[in-house]
Amino acid sequence: MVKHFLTILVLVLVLGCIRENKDTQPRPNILFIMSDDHAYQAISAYDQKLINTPNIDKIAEGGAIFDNACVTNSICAPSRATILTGKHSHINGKIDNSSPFDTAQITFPQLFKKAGYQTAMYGKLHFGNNPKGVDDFMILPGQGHYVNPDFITPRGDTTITGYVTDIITDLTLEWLKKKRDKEKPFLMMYLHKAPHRPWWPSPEKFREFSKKKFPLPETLFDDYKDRGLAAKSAEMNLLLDLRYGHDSKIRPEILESMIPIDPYVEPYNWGGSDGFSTSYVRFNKEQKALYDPVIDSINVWFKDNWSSLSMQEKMEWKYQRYMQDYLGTISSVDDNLGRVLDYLEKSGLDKNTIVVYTSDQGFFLGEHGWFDKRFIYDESFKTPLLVKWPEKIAPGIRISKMVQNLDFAQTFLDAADINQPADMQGKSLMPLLLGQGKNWNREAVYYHYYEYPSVHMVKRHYGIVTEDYKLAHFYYDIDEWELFDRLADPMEMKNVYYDSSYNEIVIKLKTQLGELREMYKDSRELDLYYINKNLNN
Ligand code: SGN
Ligand code: CA
Repeated sequence: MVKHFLTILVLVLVLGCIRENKDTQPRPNILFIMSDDHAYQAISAYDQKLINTPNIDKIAEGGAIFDNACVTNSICAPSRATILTGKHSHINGKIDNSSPFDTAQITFPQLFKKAGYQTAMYGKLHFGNNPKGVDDFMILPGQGHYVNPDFITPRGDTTITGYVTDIITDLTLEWLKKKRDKEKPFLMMYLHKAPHRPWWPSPEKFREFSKKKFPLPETLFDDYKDRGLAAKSAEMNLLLDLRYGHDSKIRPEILESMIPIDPYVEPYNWGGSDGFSTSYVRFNKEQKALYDPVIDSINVWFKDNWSSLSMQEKMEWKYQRYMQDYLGTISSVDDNLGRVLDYLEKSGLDKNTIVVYTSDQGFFLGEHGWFDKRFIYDESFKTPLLVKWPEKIAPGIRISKMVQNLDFAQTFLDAADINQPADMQGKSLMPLLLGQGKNWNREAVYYHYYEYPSVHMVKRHYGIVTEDYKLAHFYYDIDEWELFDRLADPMEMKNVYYDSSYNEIVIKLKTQLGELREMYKDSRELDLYYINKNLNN
């Protein structure tokens, strides 16, 4: 009996030691930073021609940068649903911004919480539901506001005075400093509204950036000649679809005094007076005093010069105004991120914290004459992805494999040594990050966009993207295919689907696309199901 007892005691002690060994390696913290609509062209670690983002770049310098990260469905809420569930839109059901999300589904923060992590979410979720699996949250309702934003919290709704990017950062820092349970690892989701439309920079950045001029993209005056109907009929052209008030910050009284503003442009992007006022009405007296001088100088110039501009000059003016505001909001994101990175370093938390910077999708910055996203074309399909973990990831690595936001959930679960549910559809990126990616292969990724008919009128399409080609099928009210030769035509100006020299490639890609649809459990039946669901709503 005593002998037995001793044997069991020894066993318990040995097992205890083994377990302790594992536990002596503390699980990593995860700081997931996501901006809304942040194009990789507007991060200097990717591209230096538009803006300097020294703090975002620090993540790449201290860790890894992905050159071919992309999304599964380039639009806000669906991207967030894919990130949270690790599943494609047709499986998680959040196919567009307005479709409901079944909250019975497992999201990765729930798994972290269950595994003993302290979890929190601050900023823009844009999901239609409050987050599950977080110990604390403060989220913007819907799209949220740039100035004096409202927040939904577990303790009720509140409004905070100030600029949204600064406020979300203050909340995050306060949590890290005062609310963090030092006994537990944490998962913090720090989610910016910027640089989403209508692109209101802070007053300081507005002043600074409104004086800048930016290089024009090569394809700003694209006429979509060699592409199909979807590109031709999309409503996201800077000249035709940006609104004077809402986007370019022209005051309603100036617009009204100038009617008709432009017989060609005006019917489309007049947008009423409200677009400007819905934002401006939120500013308090002090804030108006800071914004007004800049708004006034833009308005005076517009009133004096607009009618004498050629169409080309109008396009260029709209592009510059767009870039000034869009990039101004990003500069605040970068400054604020600097504050968070500084705190992590000063507190020593940085060493075992995985810092991830990404966006919910890419964005057109005047390429093809466009703003917004949605298309399978590179600027909207690709997304920034930078990851730092000083104890594990070698500094300064560039990863060229094709990865997707579909992979995020499993990557984080893998890093934290938490089981990955078998029905998640991505693949952990940890081997790539740890330099053990020799056998990590992916020949092609699958994409499916649904939100049509809707704002910007980008037609429904699904497709396959390999390193060399991109094949997309536009459907619903058309039946058109597009093929791009990514190496010969990186700007995606020419659809070569009907060029007979690509016949064999088309056949091969269609087979691969069919296999991908089968593998991810998408189908013609599901396409029709979602079309009918949309028609019935
Ligand atoms: C709003 C914007 C659109 C944008 C969608 C979706 N218009 O409708 O330009 O495409 O959000 O954006 S605005 O008049 O409200 O500025 S998403 O990031 O939420 O998907
Ligand atoms: Ca977005």
